[in-house]
Amino acid sequence: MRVLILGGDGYLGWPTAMAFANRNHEVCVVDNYLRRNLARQMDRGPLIDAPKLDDRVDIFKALSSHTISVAIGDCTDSTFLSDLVRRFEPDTIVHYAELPSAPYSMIGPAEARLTFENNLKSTFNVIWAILEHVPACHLIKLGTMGEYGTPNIDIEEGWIDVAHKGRSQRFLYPREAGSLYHTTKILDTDLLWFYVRAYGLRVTDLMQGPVYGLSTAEADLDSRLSPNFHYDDVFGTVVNRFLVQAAAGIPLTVYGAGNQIRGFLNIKDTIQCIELAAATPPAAGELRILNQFTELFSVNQLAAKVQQAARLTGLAVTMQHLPNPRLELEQHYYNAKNTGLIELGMEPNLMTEAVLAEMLQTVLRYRNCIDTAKIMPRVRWGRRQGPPPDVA
Ligand code: USQ
Repeated sequence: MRVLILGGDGYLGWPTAMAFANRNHEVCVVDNYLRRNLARQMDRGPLIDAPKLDDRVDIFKALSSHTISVAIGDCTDSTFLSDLVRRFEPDTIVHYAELPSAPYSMIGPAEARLTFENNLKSTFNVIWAILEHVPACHLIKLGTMGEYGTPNIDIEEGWIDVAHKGRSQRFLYPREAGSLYHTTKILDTDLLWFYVRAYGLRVTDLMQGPVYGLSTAEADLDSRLSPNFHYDDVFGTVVNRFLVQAAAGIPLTVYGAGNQIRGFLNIKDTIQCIELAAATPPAAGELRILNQFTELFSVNQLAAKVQQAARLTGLAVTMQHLPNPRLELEQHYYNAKNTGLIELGMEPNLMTEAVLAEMLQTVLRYRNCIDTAKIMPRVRWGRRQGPPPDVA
C-alpha cells in the first residue's frame, strides 16, 4: 500500500510510519512541527529529545534499510495537502494531524482557536484532497473515546439504534465531550459522516482512549527512534505522567476523587489497530467506527498499578489527590464496548505490572532529564478560572 501519514512527527505518527515501512508499504510522513514547536515555546519538551523527521528517517533507514519519505508542510493549507495527495496517490491516509491536548485547548481563546482551526481545517482539507484526487482511498482518522463523554448508559461502537414513537433509526451515538479538543473530534466525526453520505468516502474513525508506552518493535531499534514522550501537565497523558512522577519521587497527581474511568491502550496496540484497520478497508460510503482501547481503569486503579510496579523496581511511591483542574465527573457509570477491533484480530498487550515496571526502567534511565517544574497542573477548565493563566 501507499500510506500517507499526516502528523508523522507525533507520539503515534512516527511509530506508525516505521511499522508500515517495516512491512514493506510505501510510506510518506507529513508534519509542520506545530505540536513540537508549541511544546518548546511553552517549555514543555519531551523526556527524550526526538530528532527531526529527516534525521529519524536516516537513522531508521540505516538500521532497517526501509525508506520513508518526508513532506514538511501544514495540512490546514489546502494547496499543500491537495498537491501532496495528487502526487503521492495514497491507498490509505492515516490522519493524526491534529492538536491532541485537552489541557492546551482549555488555556484560553488563542489556544482554543488554534486547536479548533487546526483540527477542523486539516480534516476538511483531507476530505477534499481525497475527493479530488483519490476517491477510493481509505481514510483512517484518529478520534477519541472522549467524544462519548461519560454517559449513564452503555457506550456502543459509534452508532445507536433509537426507537421513538413506534419508529426506529440508527444514529451516531450521542456525544458530549469534556474539553474543546475532544469537541473538535466530535465535529470531525460529523464532517466525515456528511461526506461519507454525500460523496461515498471510505472512512474508519477510531475512538481511542489514553495511550501509554514507549516501546514498539521499530522504536526499540534505537533510542533516537523513540516516540515523543511527554510528561508535563499539558502534553503528557496520565499513565506516562505517573511513571515519570514515580521515577522522580513525586506523589502521583490524581485529579479529584480519582474514580473517573477511562479506556487505556498500549502504544503497540495503537499500531496493531491501525494496521488491522488499513488491511480491512470499509466499503465506499461506509463510516466504520471502532472503539480503540483494551482495558478500563479508574485513575485510582491506575495509580495503584504504578505504585505496585514501582515497588517491584524498589521505589516507594505515594499518591496525592489534587483539586481537579478539569470539569469532569469523578464518579460515574462507564461500560464501553470494544469488540470491533478484537473481531478484526487485535491481540491486546495488557497493562501488567511487568509492562509498567519495564517502562519505569526506561524512564529511570532518563531520570536526570526530568524537569519537576513541569508536573503540577496549571490549566484549569472553564469560566471559574478567571483570566487565562500564565502557563509559559
Ligand atoms: N488525570 C489525572 N492526573 C493527571 C493527568 C490526568 O488524574 O496527572 C486524569 C484526568 O483528569 C482524566 C484522565 O486522567 O480523567 C485522563 O487524562 P489524560 O490527560 O491522560 O487524557 P485526556 O486529556 O483525556 O487526553 C488523552 C490524549 C488525547 C486522547 C484522549 C483519549 O491527550 O489526545 O484523545 O487521551 S480519551 O481520554 O479517551 O478521550
